[in-house]
Amino acid sequence: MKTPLSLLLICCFSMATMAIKPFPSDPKATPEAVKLIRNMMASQHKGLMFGHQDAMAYGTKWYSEEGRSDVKDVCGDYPAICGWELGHLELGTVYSLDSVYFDRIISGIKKVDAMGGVNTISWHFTNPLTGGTAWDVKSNKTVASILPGGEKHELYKQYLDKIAVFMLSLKTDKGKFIPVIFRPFHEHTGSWFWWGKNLCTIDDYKALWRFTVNYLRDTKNIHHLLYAYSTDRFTTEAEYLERFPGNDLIDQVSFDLYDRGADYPATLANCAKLVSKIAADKGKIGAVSEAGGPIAKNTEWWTKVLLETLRPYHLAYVLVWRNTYNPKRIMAFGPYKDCPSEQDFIRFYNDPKTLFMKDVKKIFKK
Ligand code: BMA
Repeated sequence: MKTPLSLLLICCFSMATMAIKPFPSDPKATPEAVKLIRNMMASQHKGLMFGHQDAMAYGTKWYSEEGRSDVKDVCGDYPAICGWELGHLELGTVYSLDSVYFDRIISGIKKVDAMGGVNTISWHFTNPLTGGTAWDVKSNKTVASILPGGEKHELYKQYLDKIAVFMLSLKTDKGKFIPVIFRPFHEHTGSWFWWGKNLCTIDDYKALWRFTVNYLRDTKNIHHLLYAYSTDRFTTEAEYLERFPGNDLIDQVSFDLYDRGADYPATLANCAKLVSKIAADKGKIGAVSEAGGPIAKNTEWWTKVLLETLRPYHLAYVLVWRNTYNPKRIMAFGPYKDCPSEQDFIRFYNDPKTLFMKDVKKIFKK
């Protein structure tokens, strides 16, 4: 019996769409992590989520006020994705290097998740070899020293044990693990962190990722994390992928890029174009994992620079960095009440391309 061509085509098409249904790199990912990657990959074709680092923890003029966010003060809605920082957790302290209590981070993550938003976690962690900060680049032996067989390997495992305890405490009221995007070893195409380009070999950087993910997944049995690979600025696809540790480890391809001059729109456009292509080719989430601009001076930065540059691309989110809590000296990458670019941020918010908490609540599948 002959099968009509159209039927064959429909079969092939549905098999193909089934085959590419996104699944996290972790074969044992929890249903919630699976749902998160699917929601984010679908939403990147509907709009661009707006994110803010430490959005719910503090703002320019307030610290730890329940339910408050500088972004919400301006536009009436929360960011769709909130960033949190775990630096100093590895030391066993009760608050982070940005002075946020880890208990508060846990309750904030729960709150964002319950509201329908997304959480992402960065980790500017102590140099295990020197005891200095994440920015201590005196030694080019740190990464090698924490790999299996290295003199600081056991210490690194102790750091990861603390990360594991934290991750395993992220549960909903119903006892389900809350999925989060974990983004360690970022901006490695620069050399300002001890895991940066000039401080370790390509193989050691990749081995660091592999050891870390395997340890958290297999030894610690953690399956609710999506892992993000995040470069700084780059020019070509080959450069972007030079230290990419593997499709079996990574769920998100992203980059960090701050506006530090006139080349910004062109550089941002090139990085966004390449990362959205790599994300599509690999079946991963694509994102601008950190951004920030001169929002006090360029009062149309939100719409004219950030939004118009990113509009053509299919990326899940852009997250702007933190609004430091310091009422006397404003240092903010996000908007805040009465800031010079407040009106422009409201236009950015009202544009159909941008997605905030209320939007993802509607478009994410439950
Ligand atoms: C950097 C700065 C630092 C901060 C670090 C980790 O970009 O904002 O002040 O400690 O991120 O959040």
